[in-house]
Amino acid sequence: MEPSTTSGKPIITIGQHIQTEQWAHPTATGELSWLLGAITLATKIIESNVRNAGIRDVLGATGVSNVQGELVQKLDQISNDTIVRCLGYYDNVGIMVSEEDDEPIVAKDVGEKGKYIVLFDPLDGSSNIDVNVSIGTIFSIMQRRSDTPPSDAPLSECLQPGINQVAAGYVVYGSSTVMAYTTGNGVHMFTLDPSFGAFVLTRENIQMPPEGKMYSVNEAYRGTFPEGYQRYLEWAKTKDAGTYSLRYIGSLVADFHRTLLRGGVFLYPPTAQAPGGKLRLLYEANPLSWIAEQAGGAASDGRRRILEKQPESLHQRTPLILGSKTEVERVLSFLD
Ligand code: AHM
Ligand code: MG
Repeated sequence: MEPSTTSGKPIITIGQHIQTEQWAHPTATGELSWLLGAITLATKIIESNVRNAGIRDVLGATGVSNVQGELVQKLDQISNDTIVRCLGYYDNVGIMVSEEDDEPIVAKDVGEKGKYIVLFDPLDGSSNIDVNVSIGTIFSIMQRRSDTPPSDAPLSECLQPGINQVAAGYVVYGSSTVMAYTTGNGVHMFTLDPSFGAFVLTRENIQMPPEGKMYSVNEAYRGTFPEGYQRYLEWAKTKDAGTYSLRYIGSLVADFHRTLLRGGVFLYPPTAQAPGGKLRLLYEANPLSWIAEQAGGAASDGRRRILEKQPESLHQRTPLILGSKTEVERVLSFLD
């Protein structure tokens, strides 16, 4: 079978793209490229498990709950182990923070080489795993502030605001498998060609449409949102607003992917059940917010820019308004 690449255009893999980005920075050591390579490998293994989940009997729950009190699915666990095993090989990974692990995983015997902190949601959209709906992986990379061995690192090293990220990205396991990443030099997107197992560049320097007539929210909770959000949702259905559509997959990574490409706004406001919001700041909101900003979009918690929030705990949650700049600003204009 012929590989499904776009005829005429140069064919560039994600590895080559990252390498080229690195050459543009003469002071870069190449360590970050290696690290992104390890994440790419992990996501290919996860994608294979996701694609074959029914056959390999890895659907369903493990029977244990994670630190968030949520039931861990078998694929959550497999994805987490895969990322940890792929990153564990690299001396420069000092600390890993996962949605699935209560405490950070601290690398032993790497000394001062372990200068990176990798934070991730191994498999986002758990409620969609068993029903063949798009799910994904989200990651964020920061640098440690001190050069002590990671085992002596204070927890505060993991609690850095999103503006300190040095790389961030996500993968959607959807009708095709797509990875997007940024190192602060635009957002670039790659599609996995399963016939030869490589992520191939499909879009470079993505710009999010500044406006978009789509809002994405779990409107079932609307009655418990703060009033400003309710006013916005009422307005979005009026003639004045034009014709908005509601799209909500229930996998942040997939809802964000659509918003990035088509424009619009994703909302997860405070609710009665989750007064501080549901989504996690360090490994969900921060990486996607940076990608949104790099693509010309915006991200706020309703009061301030997500990337400037000082985290207080590893698994901290946040309200999230994320998407096209004008649409995010419009939502904010309804909040008190
Ligand atoms: P997860 O990381 O355990 O999958 O939870 C996060 C998910 C997001 O992907 C999604 O946006 C949200 O939870 C959906 O929540 P709800 O079912 O309350 O709408
Ligand atoms: Mg998640």
